[in-house]
Amino acid sequence: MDNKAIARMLSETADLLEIAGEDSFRIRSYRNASESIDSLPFAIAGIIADDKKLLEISGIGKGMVGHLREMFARGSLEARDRLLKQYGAGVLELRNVQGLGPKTIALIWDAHKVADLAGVEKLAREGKIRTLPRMGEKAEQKILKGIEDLKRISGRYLIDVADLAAQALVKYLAATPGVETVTPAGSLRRGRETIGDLDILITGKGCIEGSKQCEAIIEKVVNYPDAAEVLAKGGNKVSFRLKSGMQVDVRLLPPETFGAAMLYFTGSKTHNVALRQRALKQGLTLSEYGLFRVKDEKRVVSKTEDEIYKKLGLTWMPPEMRENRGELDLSEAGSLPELITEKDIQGDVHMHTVATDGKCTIEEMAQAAKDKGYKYIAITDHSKNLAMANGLDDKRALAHIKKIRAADEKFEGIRIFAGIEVDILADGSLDLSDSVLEEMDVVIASVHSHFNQTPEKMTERLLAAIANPNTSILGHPTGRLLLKREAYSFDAGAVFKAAARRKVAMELNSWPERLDLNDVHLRQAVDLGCKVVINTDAHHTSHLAKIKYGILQARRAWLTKKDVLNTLPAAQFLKALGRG
Ligand code: DGT
Ligand code: CA
Ligand code: CA
Ligand code: ZN
Repeated sequence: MDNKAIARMLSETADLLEIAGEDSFRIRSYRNASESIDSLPFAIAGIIADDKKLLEISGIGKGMVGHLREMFARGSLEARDRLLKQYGAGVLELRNVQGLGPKTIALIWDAHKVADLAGVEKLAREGKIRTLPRMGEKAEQKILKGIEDLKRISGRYLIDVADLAAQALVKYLAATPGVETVTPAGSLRRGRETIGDLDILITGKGCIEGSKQCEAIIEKVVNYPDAAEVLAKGGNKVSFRLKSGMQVDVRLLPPETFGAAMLYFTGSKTHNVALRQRALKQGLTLSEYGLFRVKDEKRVVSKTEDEIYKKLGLTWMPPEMRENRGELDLSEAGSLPELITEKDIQGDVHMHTVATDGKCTIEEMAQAAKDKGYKYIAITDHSKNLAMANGLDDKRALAHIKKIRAADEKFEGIRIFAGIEVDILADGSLDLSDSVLEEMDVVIASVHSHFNQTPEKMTERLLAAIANPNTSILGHPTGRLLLKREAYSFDAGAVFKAAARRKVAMELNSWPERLDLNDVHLRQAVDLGCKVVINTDAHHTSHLAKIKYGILQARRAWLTKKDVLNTLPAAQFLKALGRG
């Protein structure tokens, strides 16, 4: 933990204590410690074992030394954990609303037992905050405005939401006179797991600034039926907000400089900076208009990304790699990996049916997968611990296997494996009998409960699940829900190493809210010898298409076909899982 992280956690704890109405002396001690650590000129990690040095820091007493060590040992504090459990994690976000201090949060909590952004917004809209003591209509309006502002600045969107919004706009603009191509750039093109705003680039003969056609194209953008408000408008660009709140930046570019603009607006910023530095060393400057010679400002190339990379002595890099994580060196050496593509995937082995919380039958899922060109699927419904999903017990699981085998008999051209997504219970044991799991072709073991265990306990729990000889895949291994729930903490390195040894594959769950493992963990897992399986976790036939979001994350982690087991034909896939 760095100083910033510690300061943040201490100040969170102070706020939580204040919401809970604890004594002001105690609250003050957390705040003081937070402020002085935040402005410390050296890393506290370096002196964490040294009582004397710690006590020399102003605002740090004996009790706080204990708290600091607790944070280093387990990444959190007892008081913080307890209060977060009471109010829910959403309370931390709620603190960031302007006009909503700890006292008001406490007031709302006492009256309504609500302490999250969506809940408070609902109460305010229903006029249930103005009636609280010391509040009123004005205070309620102020809270609503604060919530709206916060959503605007912190507003990021799941990748499928952004992708679908971009596709709709691209379709609307495609047939416009003077337009040749409409392409999303920015974080969406790079396949980042969440998207801040859409960057849409338009090129074609009509995109010459000042021309009638250019004006007409901009007018068409402004009249997009799903647009809520125009934020800025210029000769060759326009920014607007969609009804969903998402911002869209549209730029019109002449074909001669389209490549330079694509490169610039795809980013990432750090990749662009690295490219510019490289250009300068060659006496060149790179901008969104092209690559120019420094000495006479003459344009060298600008039409395609490919040309620009070549002139810089590099080969074209897939947008998913453009994060300045070493891709320039690989490109220069001509050793860019051949990234996995959706076409490489031969089967999807995580999906649910009407037997539990899915919406379609085994046969419907199989037909959809076959239509998609897959050679195999696995039906992996939930186990009984997930009661709200009507999870299967041993008896129902065995009956389900029979149904899956019968469906497999009926289908030509696609194999239907019998599988299960079995819960990893709090102690690391699996939710169904070994004798039942042995009958399955694919056993995905997943955590769906008790997320708040200590990192040590969670690590042990995952290691125990991996050690079960029936486990073939660790499902959505970190349990995060993007924009909603943090990953649980555990020793990822230890888990990946054990999984590699026991030939348990790591899942990359393509569900846009999960995308778990993420790019960084995927790379780490593969480097430690793990294999990956890319699944959709489909609950409906339409969800099979979400595999594209998993593929993007895999590409961001530089994965190739050989890293991913479900690129193998059916028989080899089973063999790689230690089955068949
Ligand atoms: P987002 O929207 O937060 O998900 O992330 P991006 O990457 O789409 O960022 P955005 O929309 O602010 O800008 C789009 C691209 O434009 C970005 O990836 C790189 C480029 N860009 C924007 N501002 C700058 C800048 O100040 N310097 C450089 N080199 N590039 C920039
Ligand atoms: Ca963007
Ligand atoms: Ca932007
Ligand atoms: Zn699951």
